[in-house]
Amino acid sequence: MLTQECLARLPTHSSTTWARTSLVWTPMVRSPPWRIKVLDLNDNKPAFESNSYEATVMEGMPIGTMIIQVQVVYSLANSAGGFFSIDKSSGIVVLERILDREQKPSYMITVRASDQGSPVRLSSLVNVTVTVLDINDNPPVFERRDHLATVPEDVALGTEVLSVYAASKDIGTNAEITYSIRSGNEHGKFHIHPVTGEFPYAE
Ligand SMILES: [Ca+2]
Ligand SMILES: [Ca+2]
Ligand SMILES: [Ca+2]
Repeated sequence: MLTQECLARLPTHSSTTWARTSLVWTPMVRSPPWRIKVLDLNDNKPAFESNSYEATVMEGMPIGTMIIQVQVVYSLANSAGGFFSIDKSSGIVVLERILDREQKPSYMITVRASDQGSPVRLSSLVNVTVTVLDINDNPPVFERRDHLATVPEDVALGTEVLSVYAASKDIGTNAEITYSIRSGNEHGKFHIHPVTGEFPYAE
């Protein structure tokens, strides 16, 4: 093996010269200028970076005129049970079923990009996590449908009569609950805490 430094010091007019290796002196015969043709091997997997294509077409061409052939073909190696599909040319993933965040808040799908190499076709896989965002589609539900409370007639003001609790399956602000008394409190004897649902005697 010759270092770059050794090669740089070799005289260019001689067909045979000496080059110093690390330990011994050995003759080196200059080789004729070989031409090496590098054949393409399909050893590059299709990349998932956003590629752009350019195509031209004459105006007035008939419907069905081929515009461009995209070399990478997309498919779903994992469609999350058929919830998603992919356009094999554009790579656009589309929804195949209605999603319900309360049943499943996220999906993992796997996209495969395959080239059209010959004789070997190569492919790459990439995982895509689809997060389902919440909509407010669940009203609050009380943990109990009916409540019964008894209080002595001389109960002190502020004594908690009962406490109610309701929850929504949604998340975030879609699950924030406020409580109010809709009816039966015409004389204002009761008060409910709008956030905690505590029900103290008010009068
Ligand atoms: Ca839902
Ligand atoms: Ca809700
Ligand atoms: Ca929801």
